[in-house]
Formats: sequence, C-alpha cells, structure tokens
Amino acid sequence: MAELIILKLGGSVITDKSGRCSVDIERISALAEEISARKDIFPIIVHGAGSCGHPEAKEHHLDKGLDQTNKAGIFITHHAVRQLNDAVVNALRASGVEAVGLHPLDACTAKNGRLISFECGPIELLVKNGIVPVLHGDVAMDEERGACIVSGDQLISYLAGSISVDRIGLATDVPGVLEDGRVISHIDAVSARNLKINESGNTDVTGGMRGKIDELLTLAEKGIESNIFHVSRTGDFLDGRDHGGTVVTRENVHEKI
Ligand code: IP8
Repeated sequence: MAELIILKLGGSVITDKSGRCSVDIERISALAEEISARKDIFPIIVHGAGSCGHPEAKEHHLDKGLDQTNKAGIFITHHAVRQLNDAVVNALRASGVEAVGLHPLDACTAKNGRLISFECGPIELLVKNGIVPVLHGDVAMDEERGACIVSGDQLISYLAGSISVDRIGLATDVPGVLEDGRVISHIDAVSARNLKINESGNTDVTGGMRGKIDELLTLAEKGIESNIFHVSRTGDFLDGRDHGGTVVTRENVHEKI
C-alpha cells in the first residue's frame, strides 16, 4: 500500500517573496512532476502563502484580529492565497495527479490563533478515493479575535494529530534549520530551547522558522516526527532517502546512539 505523506510546500519556494502574489509556476510544475512520478506514496499537500497572502494579511493586520476597519482583509487575503492554491492544484492536475483544493476558512474554527476545530472527514474520504487534497495556510474565523491567520505549519500539526500519516516533510528555501550557517540534523524540545535561529528578513505573519519549529515540536511531543529540507531535496524525501535537512523528534535518540 502507498505510504501516506503530508508534504508542505513552503510559501517561499512556490512564490517570489519580493513580488506581490508572484506565483513561481515553473517551480510548482517541477514539484508536481516529482510528486506524480512516485506511485508508492500518496500525498496530502499543504502549502504556505508566500507573497500571495502574507502581504495582504499584514496590510490588514489580520494577525492582530478583526475590528471594524479590516473586515475586507478576510476576502482580500483569502482570495490571494486561493489563487496560489488554484495554481498548485492546476499544476498537479496537469501532471496527471487527481487533486482538489480545500480551504481552511470554510472548514475550521480558531480560538486565540489556534485551531480548535477542523473537519477532517472530507480529507480522509478524498484520500480513501485516491484524490489528493491540497490545503493551504489561510485566514480563519476566531472565537476570541474575530479572525486570525492559520499557517500551513499549524494545519500540518492539527492534521497529523487527527489523521494517521506515515511521514511528514516540509520543503523550504533553506537546507534545514540553520545555526551558525550549519544544518542541525535533529531537534527536540530540549535542544530547541537553546537554538539561535537565523531568520531571513521576510514578511511572514506566522513566525518564520521559529513558528515552524514550535508547531512541529507539538507534533513531536505526540511521537510524530517531521522533516525540514531544501526544496531541491524533495525527491530524496519522497523516496525515503537522506534529505540532508533537519528531523524534528520527541527525543534526540539519534545523538544518543
Ligand atoms: O505561509 C500563512 O500561511 P503560511 C497564510 O504557511 C496566510 O505561514 C493567509 C498569510
């Protein structure tokens, strides 16, 4: 049976972050080909927003919640990231992958920026029927703040806590988690505390690499491991080979051996 994999495509790898909703069609098509070439895995795809959503979310300060001045930001931000989602779905379909886009705004509720509900039934049924669900970081309605931004990383953490998957991988624009320019091969909750992470000066409203690690550590606590690697190593990850990146684990067993 095919391995069920959650594959996150970082917003910075599928958009040009220096532009405004500048979709990297070439990169997306290449990734779609990589995915379609592998018959022994079945992916649930989650992607970030990059330049299709982060600038809009920031402009309308949706990361700070909803007030009487920024309601239009919900449509504008959602519309931007939906455009990117369409591009990813279309590329997958053009490569022969039966894929469909799903939008968290329609299906989830948050409280103080954290997901408290997300209807996973449709995802499970899509997978069961051989259809690849393609989700994305999104604006979501929030019981306390009115609205918030839910990152693709938070979605992964929620999904993997609800649906049993074999492996989780995050393709990024860096080779892994870097400290002093070197890739850290394994991170657990203890080693993460002392980590001095090099952040790129991007426009993310969802916390960059630190936010990513925090999400993945909540999964690691449940015993679910995840992998962060450079997008050029996606094929290695999909094939189960060493990807040269970082593994986020509950306990750094690898160092102890
Ligand atoms: O790029 C953010 O998702 P991320 C979603 O995975 C929006 O952090 C709409 C900014």
